[in-house]
Amino acid sequence: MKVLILGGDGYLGWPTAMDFAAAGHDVTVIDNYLRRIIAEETDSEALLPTPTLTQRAAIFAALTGKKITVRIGDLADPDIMMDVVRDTAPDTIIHYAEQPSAPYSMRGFPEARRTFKNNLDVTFNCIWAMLEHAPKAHLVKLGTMGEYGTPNIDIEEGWIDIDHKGRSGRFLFPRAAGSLYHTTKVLDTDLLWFYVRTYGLRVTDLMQGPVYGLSTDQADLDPALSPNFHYDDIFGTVVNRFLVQAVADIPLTVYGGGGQTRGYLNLRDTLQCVRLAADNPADEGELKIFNQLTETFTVNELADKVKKVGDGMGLNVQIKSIPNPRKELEEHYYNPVHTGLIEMGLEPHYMTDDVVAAMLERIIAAKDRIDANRIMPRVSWK
Ligand code: USQ
Repeated sequence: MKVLILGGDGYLGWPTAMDFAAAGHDVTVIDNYLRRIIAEETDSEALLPTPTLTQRAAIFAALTGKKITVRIGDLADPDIMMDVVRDTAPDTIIHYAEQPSAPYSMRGFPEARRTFKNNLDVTFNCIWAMLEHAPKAHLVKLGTMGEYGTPNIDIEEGWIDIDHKGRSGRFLFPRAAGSLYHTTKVLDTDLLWFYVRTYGLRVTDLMQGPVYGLSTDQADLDPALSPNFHYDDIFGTVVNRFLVQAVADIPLTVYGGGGQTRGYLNLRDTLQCVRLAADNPADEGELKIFNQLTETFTVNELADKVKKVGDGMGLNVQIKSIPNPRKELEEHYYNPVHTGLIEMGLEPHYMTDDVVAAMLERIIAAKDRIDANRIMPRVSWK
């Protein structure tokens, strides 16, 4: 397959690029380093040094003999999007090119506007580049479980059948996101659905939960190939944050009551899911939606797990509830259906004690790089 990865520098984009290239696909990545720029502006740099995309592609090629073509450019600019889609004539486009931080999107007007404009413009430009230059290509778009929020009913995989006053119909499952970032993904889904049903595009929207981990088959070849690993309050996801806090002797920052439940998955399973989606493309005029998670935990369960494993390794892990900077339910029903990807062949890597221990060991080796000033939340929803 000719695969074009939008947002190829990110936590998920770079490991995905290596995974597809290692499997023999012809991979082009494009990124404008927006996440690196925002990380620098907000003093939220990643734990491990991450060479530029061009440098990482060269290291990867030297180690594996596989080529990843790199372009640097802002996909919110329609000309850049049109050029890269026309030049690469992709079979599959994988779209990660969004500002992914909920706290950043809630920081104030400039940050909200930047998130809104970037995320919607990139998706819109991608749709039009496909219409003009690659109408048969399959788009694999990263959505988020956060599009649904935490409704008091089971969350179906994207679609729900509704009986109403004696008639029935199939609709997108109701969405009620908890941040402006998550709302941009709701809007993306609506845009995609419009262009799929009107112009026959082929799209798979992956509703992904928070991802953890830093190990993949290719990332483990060389430390310079690691995904960017954030533990700060802006880009760090909760599991990665707790692991770093455990190593840095900082009490694990449970926001509020800690009953918030989400569907988590290992970085290795993100790669599997995206590969499965690419290998089983949507038909013309079809919007496939999968809920991309492997197991659900409350924040308190995650903290207990990290404490148990960390204490067993000689760390002295404390847990401390702090006032919740977000507006979210701290006790709620949560039961998302997530059978679609399993039926396609996903073999989950669950969050076992061994998996947690291996991540802690990697972080212990980088302990000197942890900056304790990046831990406490600096953005409030209120
Ligand atoms: N949380 C804490 N303590 C922390 C950090 C987070 O209790 O130190 C809580 C949050 O309040 C929330 C839960 O943990 O209830 C998950 O937070 P998160 O920061 O790990 O995840 P979130 O902000 O929702 O966003 C992340 C990614 C985003 C992706 C999303 C999937 O940054 O790109 O879309 O996970 S989901 O959460 O399912 O929407």
